[in-house]
Amino acid sequence: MDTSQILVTLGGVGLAGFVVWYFFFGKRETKAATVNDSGIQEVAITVKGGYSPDIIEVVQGKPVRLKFYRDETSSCSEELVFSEFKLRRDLPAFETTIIDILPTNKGTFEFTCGMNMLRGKLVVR
Ligand SMILES: [Cu+2]
Repeated sequence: MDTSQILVTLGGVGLAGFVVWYFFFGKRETKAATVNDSGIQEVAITVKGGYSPDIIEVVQGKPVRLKFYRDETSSCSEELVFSEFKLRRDLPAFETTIIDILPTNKGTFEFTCGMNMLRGKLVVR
């Protein structure tokens, strides 16, 4: 291998490492839901190349309202899948989609885009 081949190889390895790092450790943001006047645990989530916040903490047994604002037209995020709650919903671009759920079980439940690429978690305590 000459120098340029080594550089390309290192670049490729570096890029792969970054992608792995990004998916597993990148910009995790945890947010606890706030309880509104009606006793509903609310969280606003921005959808733009991911979910922000992407870890949402709620308490068990009280209604939860997730307000997904999709701030992009990228087709990746147009669908939201929340298998624990048997939900599959379209998120129209530049609109807020309200998803009401009742967390009856404690645990960590993943929500994803329709292609299982973007990921977020609902942590029920
Ligand atoms: Cu996707």
